[in-house]
Amino acid sequence: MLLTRVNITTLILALLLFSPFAQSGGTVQPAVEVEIFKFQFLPQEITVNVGDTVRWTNKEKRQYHSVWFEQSGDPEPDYFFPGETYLRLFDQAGSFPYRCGPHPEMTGIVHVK
Ligand SMILES: [Cu+2]
Repeated sequence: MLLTRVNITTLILALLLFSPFAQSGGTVQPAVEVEIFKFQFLPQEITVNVGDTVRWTNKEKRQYHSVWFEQSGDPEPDYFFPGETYLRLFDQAGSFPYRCGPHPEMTGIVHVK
């Protein structure tokens, strides 16, 4: 029983060590960048590969926003302010529309293939 547990722990450690996160020194390198400026997601539509991370950067002067995958059933995330970023990993294929929490007219979509 104990041996089994040790083996599983070793396996998890090995997976962590050889994951892309560990290889890049703990820093996620986003595959795609989306800017938020003048109440728009730019580009509004992007296509990434399974396993890619997308980074949204708030480029406004003083307006906060959020990136909310409401239709995926996600809870509304925290707002982020000018100069701040929001990262999200896409680990399954599909098309994922999102919106800004406080500004429902701000929409975007991420296609994952
Ligand atoms: Cu907004």
